[in-house]
Amino acid sequence: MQPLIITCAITGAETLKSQNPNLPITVKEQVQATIDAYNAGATVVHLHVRDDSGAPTQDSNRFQEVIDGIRAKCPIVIQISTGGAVGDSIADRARPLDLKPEMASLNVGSINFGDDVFINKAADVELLATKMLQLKIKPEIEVYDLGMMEVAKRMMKSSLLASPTHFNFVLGTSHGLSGDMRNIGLLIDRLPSNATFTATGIGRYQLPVATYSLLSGGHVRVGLEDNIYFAKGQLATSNAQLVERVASLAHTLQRPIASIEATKKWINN
Ligand code: KMH
Ligand code: ZN
Repeated sequence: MQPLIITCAITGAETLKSQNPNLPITVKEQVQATIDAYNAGATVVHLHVRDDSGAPTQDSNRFQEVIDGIRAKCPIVIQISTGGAVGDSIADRARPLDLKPEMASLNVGSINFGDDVFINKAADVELLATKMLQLKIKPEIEVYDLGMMEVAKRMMKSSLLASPTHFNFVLGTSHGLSGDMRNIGLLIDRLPSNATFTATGIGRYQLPVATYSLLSGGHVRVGLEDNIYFAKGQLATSNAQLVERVASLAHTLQRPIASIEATKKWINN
């Protein structure tokens, strides 16, 4: 099996500090949370940023501040979000790509998120994918439902996505596939050849999805964006705590953890 790449989604756009006071939202907090996650074993950080009021923003200057702070202290791979927050314009969502991070998320289909609708029109998805190709940014294709995998395969055929592709199975959202192990098996079965995948379990699915992905040769994403709890009724004390648990599980299961060098090599593959 490939060494395990752990991604930490430290903040997100929807999680609130009132839900978990350990959520990093200021530049200083986000930089420190990333360093701590890196020291715990994460080699990729999935990044959303917040403005001074704590609201999600796609402002390039704020992204730059956080990225500069991280890069001054740690070599972690930076994956910016082009999903942003529900309702963001596509121009705003594309904006941080100009900072040329190593990776960016790419959402290829629309889906209900609770009472909201996360809209990803085909033309907008193409625009983001084209920009990533032009800027040589590795996309992480976010898959919440099986149809999105089919869309990605069509995009590969029309050269909007380059092989080897990388997917993130996001399981346990309100209207997408649940974190049932069989869903992970189904998605693995439909992967294009040479593709790699990470799996993300939302909320209570975080630990079982991480475990199953680890055993299946996939990579793992954890973090307060996806889950504010460490266990039922027990808030996570930090992003690093969630990363540490996956690193320790990998150790127990004898799956090596990817070094930062190996992670960077994989991106450039
Ligand atoms: N905040 C969600 C609307 C991503 O980062 O690409 C989108 C999201 C996915 O978090
Ligand atoms: Zn995100």
